[in-house]
Amino acid sequence: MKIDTTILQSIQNEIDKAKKIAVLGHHHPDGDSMGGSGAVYTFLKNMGKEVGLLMPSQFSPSLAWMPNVGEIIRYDLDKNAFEKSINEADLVFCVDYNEAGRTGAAEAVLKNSPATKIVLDHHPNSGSYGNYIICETSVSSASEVVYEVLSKLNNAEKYICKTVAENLFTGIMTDTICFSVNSSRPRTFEIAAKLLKFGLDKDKIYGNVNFNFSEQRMRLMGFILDSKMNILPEYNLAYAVLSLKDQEKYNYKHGDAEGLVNLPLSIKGVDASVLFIEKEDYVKLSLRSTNDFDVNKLARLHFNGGGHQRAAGGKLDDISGEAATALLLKVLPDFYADYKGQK
Ligand SMILES: [Mn+2]
Repeated sequence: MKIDTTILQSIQNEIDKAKKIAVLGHHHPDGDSMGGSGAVYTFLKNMGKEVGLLMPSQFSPSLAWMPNVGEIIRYDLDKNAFEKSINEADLVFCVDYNEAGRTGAAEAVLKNSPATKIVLDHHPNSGSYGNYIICETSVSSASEVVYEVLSKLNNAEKYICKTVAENLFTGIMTDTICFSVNSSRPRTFEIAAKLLKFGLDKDKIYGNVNFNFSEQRMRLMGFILDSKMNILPEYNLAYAVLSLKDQEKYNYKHGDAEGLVNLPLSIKGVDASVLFIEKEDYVKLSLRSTNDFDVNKLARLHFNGGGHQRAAGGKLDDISGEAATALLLKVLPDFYADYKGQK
């Protein structure tokens, strides 16, 4: 990926002159936002900067082992410390998003901060948020973007350490679902190879991310696949609703639904999968696809969301899971005809 040298120089200057810096991930950060942010944070600390590592809200328990988790200041847990860090910062790094709204409840704090904002991201429909925006949709992850930027800064070889590498490797590994998607460019593997040279334990990271769930979550998964999954062969799509009742029965915790939406894609003929998760006053959607089924478009057009072509999210307020699925069934025929080029 090409990075404009003028922007790179500006980022170097901003870092050099900044006294305090904050690094902020997105709402319910995933491995990529946590890893990319943790890498920027550690790199800047290695430079001797005063840095805060901030997250708006809870992350999946499968990420609780990550290297800088103990240093995170969470908006939902400690608003004062979070606001202090953002308000005092001269510079804020936004990792894995390009719209301030992606920081959820922390949006206003971010927007009100007078700091210079540097956005490092890989999501489409890049907004104009941020003073310096490096957003490249062709790469695997924000962590890959972070690597490309950090490795070109002055004395990078001194500041990229094993912890930076672990963070970035986790981000790339999780966003590519262990190098199964968004990872066809040789460069992604070249970066992974460079990171491995720092002596990180790849198998341990894989195990930490994938073998760290509860028994209840596995039983919930079995229940969803057996009793709740619907397949619509005529639309090459599968969907399921995780109702509040189901969540109560299986003692649902944040992060338990992670990866669930991907499972139906392993069925022959299923190109897209939608998981509806009922919340108290809204329904959250996760959408995944293979081939050219554009779930980013589906989420943007009909479900107040977006993301990537093959991985997106959405949200419907004040609605039941049942009503949300009815909406999907209503918009599918036209959307599918468009996908198949029949329109
Ligand atoms: Mn990402």
